[in-house]
Amino acid sequence: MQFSDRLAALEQQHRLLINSNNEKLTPGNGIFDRYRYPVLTAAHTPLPWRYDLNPVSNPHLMERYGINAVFNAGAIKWNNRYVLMARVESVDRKSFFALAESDNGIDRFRFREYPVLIAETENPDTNVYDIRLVPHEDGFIYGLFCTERKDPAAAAGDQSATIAACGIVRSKDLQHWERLPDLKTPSPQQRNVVLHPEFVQGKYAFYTRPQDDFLSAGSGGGIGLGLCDDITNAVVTEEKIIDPKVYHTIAELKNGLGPAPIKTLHGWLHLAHGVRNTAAGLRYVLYLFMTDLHDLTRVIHKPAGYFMAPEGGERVGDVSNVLFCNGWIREEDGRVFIYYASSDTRMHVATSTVDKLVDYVVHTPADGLRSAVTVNAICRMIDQNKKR
Ligand code: M1P
Repeated sequence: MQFSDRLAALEQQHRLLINSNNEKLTPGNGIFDRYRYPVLTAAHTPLPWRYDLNPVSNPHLMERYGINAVFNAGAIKWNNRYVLMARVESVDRKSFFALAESDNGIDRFRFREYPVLIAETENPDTNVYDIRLVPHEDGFIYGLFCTERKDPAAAAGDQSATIAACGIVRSKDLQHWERLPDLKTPSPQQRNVVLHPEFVQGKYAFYTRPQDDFLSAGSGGGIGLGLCDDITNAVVTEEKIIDPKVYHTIAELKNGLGPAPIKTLHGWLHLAHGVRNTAAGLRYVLYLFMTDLHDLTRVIHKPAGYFMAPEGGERVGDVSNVLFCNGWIREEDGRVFIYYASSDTRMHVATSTVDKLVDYVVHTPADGLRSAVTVNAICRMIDQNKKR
């Protein structure tokens, strides 16, 4: 194919994709609605990111910088638009951030012309990913993300030992980002750190996920909470575990907070991921819980099991059997847009409302931790239904 024909075909394919409509899948489970198509994939990234479009230097119109996946996006409503700050992973395994926007939040997401520029610290990041966007009451929008670097203590020949930490940036316009020093905590490693949107006792509050090494949470498992005075030199000296991992639950291996919690009349609504092991590898599912409005360390409601788990095509990808969410948007009218990634490959949306999510969290039975308790709960519901 001629260069110009090939370019026209690529452009048409891309145009069709980014202009296509999404479709709500009904009737759903009454708690949330899924949509037929992902909202962002590698194919949504602009052609100029991937192709040298000059026929002289690239006569075959080859991809020069392939994009492997687009997933784990932070989310924010900004200037009336739904904005995702996606984790874009190129074929060299490096992740970076890029903003994509849509008018309705369910389809037609378009990436901005350039990826986001994040300054490095004096200890350059090898890889950055999974940003949580939080408009804080101090007036800044914060982005907390994972930064990983090779473990300086790695044994000779070990090319995979990594240290994960929490990087921090802030902005007032989503375009220009100021890099602050990485968060320091008592834990050797951190991932899934999230900033609480309000001051707590006049301090910044961080949800943490202390972990012993890069993959395993080890003794540090659970979602923690720690306070710090100064976010421009963020140091958390004490982490209190507020949602521990628990034997024979969906989060028996590890868990981690997703986006920043939503404030409701009943409490702070949290979305998190839980991980358990299976013969086929790790399984990541999403769950909800609620903490007290005045005591963030007190979990007041926690439904049994998962809220969302991978389904159909969501089950397959670079890291299969994974749902992960680090972005949701709450509308003034109570609608909630949940942006979740499947299998470390693509982004999806699910929609619900604050009322429905609160109803789910408050009225779904907690995990009884034994089969007999589950059976009794189901039998009670059958009995009630017979009286209708
Ligand atoms: O591969 C699944 C997820 O694994 C990590 O999450 P966690 O630290 O909870 O295990 C992260 O690397 C995340 O990006 C990834 O989606």
